[in-house]
Amino acid sequence: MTAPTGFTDITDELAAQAIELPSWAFGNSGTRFKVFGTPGTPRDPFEKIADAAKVHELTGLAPQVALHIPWDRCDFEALATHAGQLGVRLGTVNSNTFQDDDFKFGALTHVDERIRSKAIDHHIECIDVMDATGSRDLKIWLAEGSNYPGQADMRGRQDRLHDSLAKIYDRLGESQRLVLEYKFFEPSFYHTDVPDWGTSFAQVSALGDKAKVCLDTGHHAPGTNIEFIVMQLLRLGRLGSFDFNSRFYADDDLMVGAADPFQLFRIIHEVIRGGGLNNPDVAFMLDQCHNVENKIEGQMRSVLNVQEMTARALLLDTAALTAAQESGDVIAANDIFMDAFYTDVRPALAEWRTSRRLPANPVQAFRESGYQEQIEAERVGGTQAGWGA
Ligand code: AOS
Ligand code: ZN
Repeated sequence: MTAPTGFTDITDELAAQAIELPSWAFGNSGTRFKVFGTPGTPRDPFEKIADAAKVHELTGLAPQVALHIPWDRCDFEALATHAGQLGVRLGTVNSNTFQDDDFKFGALTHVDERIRSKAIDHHIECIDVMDATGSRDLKIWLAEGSNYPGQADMRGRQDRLHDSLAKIYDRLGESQRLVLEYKFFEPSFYHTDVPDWGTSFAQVSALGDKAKVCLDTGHHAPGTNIEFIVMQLLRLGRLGSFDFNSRFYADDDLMVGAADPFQLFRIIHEVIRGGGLNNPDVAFMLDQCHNVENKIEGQMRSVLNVQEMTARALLLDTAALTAAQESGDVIAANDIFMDAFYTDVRPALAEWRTSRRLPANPVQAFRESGYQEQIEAERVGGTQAGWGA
């Protein structure tokens, strides 16, 4: 087999790639219409970590697992030890202010000081967890906003958001960070308190250098040029992390690269252009749920999609592209860009994996490993993990 030209020059970058998996991807999930249970679904955080470790074992791509509080509440030191024994680490801690009745009209933005304090205390608890697990990042996504014009004082909410975030920020340790995720709608449908990268950027900039923006690829209106946002946040030094996933209509947490591999390629091209690839300041994470497909295979397919588009983007002839751009040769520039996107790197990646003692086809290796049958036989009884556990 002949690898694409330049493939051997990019293998060091490929070997360094690390993508963080979300613990909740291994639990049951669904839509507001139905959550389907699946045989073998983890009953606790320890079993979620075991499944995540299997993804890493077979792909070599996913050494870190993000936690969600309260869903993953447990003995965190024991969980960190368990993770280490299985060859992975605990990563980003995600807060949750979207499942408590007190937060119906907001949490960090709420008009009632008591409720705001409760929400701040939850984030302080998350930082305590980070201290116990050695995690660096606190990820905040807020389900806050309003449904009807006139329902809320948007300006007041923005001011209270700043005050609340500042209190959380003050509790961060020296090497810890806060990443603020934006989403243009849902669960509120008229206004969202952190709807876009500009608002997240304004809020984190007002906090300090340890606050960054988290870009969830599913949280933009159709047609948004997400790679432009990636470029701008990298340029401004505020891109802290990605939540990778795919969407067709609204935010739906499908496998990254499934809906639009070209978009993923374009995003990763800008990451490389901006110095964000394999840069510890820019965390690559998945934020996905697997409602109908096998969850472990869904996670494997996703990290492999990221790897594949990274390889294609790394193969781009940047010198030729720059020359074409600078000479105003529109067609040549676009050809060079598309050539990289259309390069089939799958056979070369399979061969390279084998050279690193990884399976050429990780999903097939998983199917042949017997792991799924084993967890289905062992994980009987108890309550399967999901949105509430
Ligand atoms: C919600 O839409 C966001 O994407 C969150 O990042 C995430 O799904 C949630 O915080 C899970 O913990
Ligand atoms: Zn997200």
